[in-house]
Amino acid sequence: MSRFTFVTAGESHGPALTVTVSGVPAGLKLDRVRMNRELERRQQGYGRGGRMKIEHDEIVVTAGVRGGETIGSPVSISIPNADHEAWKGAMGVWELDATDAEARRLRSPRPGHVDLVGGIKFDRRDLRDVLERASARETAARVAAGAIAKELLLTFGIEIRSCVVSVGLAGDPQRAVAWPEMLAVDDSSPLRAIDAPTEEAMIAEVDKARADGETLGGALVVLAHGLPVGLGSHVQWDSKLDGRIAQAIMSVHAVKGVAIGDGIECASHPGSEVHDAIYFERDAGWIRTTNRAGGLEGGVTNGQDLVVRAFMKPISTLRKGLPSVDVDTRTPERSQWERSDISAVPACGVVCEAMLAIILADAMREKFGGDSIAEMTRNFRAYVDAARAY
Ligand code: EPS
Repeated sequence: MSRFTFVTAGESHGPALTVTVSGVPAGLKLDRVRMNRELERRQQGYGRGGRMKIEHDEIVVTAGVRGGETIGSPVSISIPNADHEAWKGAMGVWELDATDAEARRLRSPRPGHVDLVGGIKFDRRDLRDVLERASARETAARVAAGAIAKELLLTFGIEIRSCVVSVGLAGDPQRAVAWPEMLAVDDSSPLRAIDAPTEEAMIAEVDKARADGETLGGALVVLAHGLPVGLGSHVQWDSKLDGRIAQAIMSVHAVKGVAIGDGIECASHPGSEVHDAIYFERDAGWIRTTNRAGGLEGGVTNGQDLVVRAFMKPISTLRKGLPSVDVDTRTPERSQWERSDISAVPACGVVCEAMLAIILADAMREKFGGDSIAEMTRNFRAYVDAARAY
C-alpha cells in the first residue's frame, strides 16, 4: 500500500496518545529532534491553558523505524500524557475510583462542543467519555504523523509553514501572505503572527478575553513551497487535491472555514481579476506573475505555492460558561468549565501544517509510488524532467 494514511487513538487524560502511519516508504531517515520540535511548536502560543505547563510532548516510536530509518512497515508513535498520573482515579483503563470519577463527571454539555450529541449518539451518561476523545489534545498525535509527512516532503524539497493573520478582531483574516514573508515570521514569537504590530493587538485581545472569561478564534495561513506540477487529479471528485485538503483542514478542532488562495474574495470579482495569466519564458518555463488560485487549478498543483487559509471559531470551553442543561435533572445549568485555552490559533496553525503535510505526502505517494525512498526519488526525477521538457 503506497498511500500515506494514519489513524490516531487516545483520550486527553488517558495514559497516552498513539498514531499509526502507513504508506511510509523504506529508507526515510527521520530526524527525532526536528520531529519533537513540531510537537513543541504545537504546545506554544499566547493564550494556551495550564495543561501545556504540565505536558512536554515527546514522541516514543514503537514500530516501523530501525536505526533512525523507516523500514517500509507501519510506523507507530506514542505520546505519553504526563497528566494521566493526576487522572488515574477518573481515567484508569481497568479500574476507576468512584469518588474521583463522580467528581470529574461532565453533566452540563458545552454548546459548540460535541458533548451532548456525542452522549446521545454513543449512549454515555458521563459526557467525559465524549469530551476526552473530542479534546484538541488528539492533535498532538496528528502533529506526530505530520512530522513524518514533513520529513518525507523535505526529501523532495517541499516545505510547509504557517502564520496567524488574525485573533478575534485584531489583524486581517484575509491578509495575503507570500513565501518570503512567511520565512520572516518568528517561530518563537508569542502568536507566530504575520507582523509585530498586529501581534501586539492580538495579545491585547487575548488579555481582554481572559479578563472577561471569554475565548477567541482567528484565522491562519498555511503555505507549501517547492511543489511539483501535477499532484492530485481533475478526473474524479475525490482525487481533486483542493477537496482533500479542505476535508483535512476542516477536520481540525474548531476550524469552521477553509479557503484555497483568494477563494473567498474571488467570489465578488470578475474573472479577469481572479485568474492567473499564463506566460512561457525560455529559461523559467511555464510561469504566472500572480497566485490567486493558491497553487491549485482543477484540483491539481500548478507548481506555485499552495495557499490554505483556515478560520477557527472560539474554543467552546468558556470560564464564564454558556446556557446549557444538566443531563441528569434536565434543568437549566451553565455549561461546565474545566481548564482550557483562551485562544489556540498558532497551535491550530501547526496542526493545519501537519494535516496539509499528510495530504501532500499522500498525493506524492499516489503520483510517484515506490516502496523505498530511492525508488520514489527515481520516479520523481523522471517525471520532473519530463514536465520541465513539456
Ligand atoms: C489540549 C489539551 C487539553 C486542553 C485543550 C487542548 O488539556 P486539558 O483538557 O487537560 O486542559 O487544554 O483542549 C481543548 C481546547 C478542548 O476543547 O478540549 C492540547 O494538548 O492541545
